[in-house]
Amino acid sequence: MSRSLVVGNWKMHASQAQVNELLGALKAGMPALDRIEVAVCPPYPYLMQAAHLLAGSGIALGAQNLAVEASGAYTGEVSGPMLGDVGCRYVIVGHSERRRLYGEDNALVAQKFRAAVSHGLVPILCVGEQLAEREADATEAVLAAQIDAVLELCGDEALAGAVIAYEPVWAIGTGRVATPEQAQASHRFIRDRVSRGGRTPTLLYGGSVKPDNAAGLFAQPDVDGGLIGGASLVADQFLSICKAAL
Ligand code: G2H
Repeated sequence: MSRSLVVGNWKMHASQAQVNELLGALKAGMPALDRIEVAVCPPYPYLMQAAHLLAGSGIALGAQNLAVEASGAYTGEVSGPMLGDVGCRYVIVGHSERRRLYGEDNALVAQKFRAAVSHGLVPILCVGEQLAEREADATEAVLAAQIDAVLELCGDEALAGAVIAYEPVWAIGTGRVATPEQAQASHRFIRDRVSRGGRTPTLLYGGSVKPDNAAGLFAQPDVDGGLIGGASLVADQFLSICKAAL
């Protein structure tokens, strides 16, 4: 890949006032976007506000989830065409919080991945193992199952051109970050499993990335950027992380 990618996952945080403040600060402080690509993923109600604020800034917009279906009687759901219509380029699929709290299994995540691609969005597929799985030496088996479900439904090419975020569940929001070596080992495994015909996915690390650990993670050869949660809500921290990806 040519440019590093840093994505802010705001999760269920922010208000209209905070969106104005945060995006204003990001636009003012963002380094030139010729060597990195930056995106933010606000909650659904703020996507249009963010799209207006980000117009012309070069900072891309993403969503945190999407429905499998394109439209219809699905109360409470938001579809891929709707996300594209309000200016989203990216959509996160299969975040561990959705897998754990909302019962999204590998098969459903694969369907969401396919829906995103078919509606012109770039899916950011989240994969990662639980602590018990790491301790049982099952990390690679878990990653393989999560990836293979998408490969089987969507084909090799879809994943080779996508974004995959490796987020070890034990590092999410815990302050316990994977070491650069642990991240690199999992990223290498993912890249080897997915790369086909010379195409290779963009691989992000996610899980307690902060200004003081970002550079070490991004220096790894198979880490192409980060998916940032808590630190993406603090302008100075997110900007520092973006600069660490240059
Ligand atoms: C992992 C990450 C963003 P945090 O969920 O997806 O969040 O950086 O807060 O661990």
